[in-house]
Amino acid sequence: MPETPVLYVLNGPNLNLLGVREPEVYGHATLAEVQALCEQAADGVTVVFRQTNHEGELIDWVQEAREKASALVINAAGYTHTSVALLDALRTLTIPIVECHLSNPSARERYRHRSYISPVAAGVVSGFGPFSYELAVKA
Ligand code: CA2
Repeated sequence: MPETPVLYVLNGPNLNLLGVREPEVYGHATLAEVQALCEQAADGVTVVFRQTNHEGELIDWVQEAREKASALVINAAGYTHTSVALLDALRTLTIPIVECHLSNPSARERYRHRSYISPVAAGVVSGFGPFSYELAVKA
């Protein structure tokens, strides 16, 4: 029997604070609620949903996804704009990568305009709050 596909949804630093701080920027939904939305949208596909505040751990999970996932959705949060190491890890994947953001970084501060992830992403979904995740999972 063919194995069920697995979708990794990885979240970077401070996203554990969703719904708790800065609701005017990131909305009222908690990360647990975003996870539930992803699981619904995945429609039978197994979702591995994780968050970390540590760059190395995020990279370990990207490497794990290389072995175990059929696709990857990633909101690398602040590391989106800073991490060559994360880009290097993502470059080793052959599965589709979807970059996802709650806000639209291009409409925010200049330092958020550069993404190290976009060049290796199949697509980017940003600006739609938790719905960005739903669209990314569907994609
Ligand atoms: O819009 C997004 O999803 C971001 O990836 C969020 C990052 C930001 O650095 C990116 O430019 C865009 C920040 C995540 C911080 O999350 C918080 C959530 C609640 C309260 C404070 C921070």
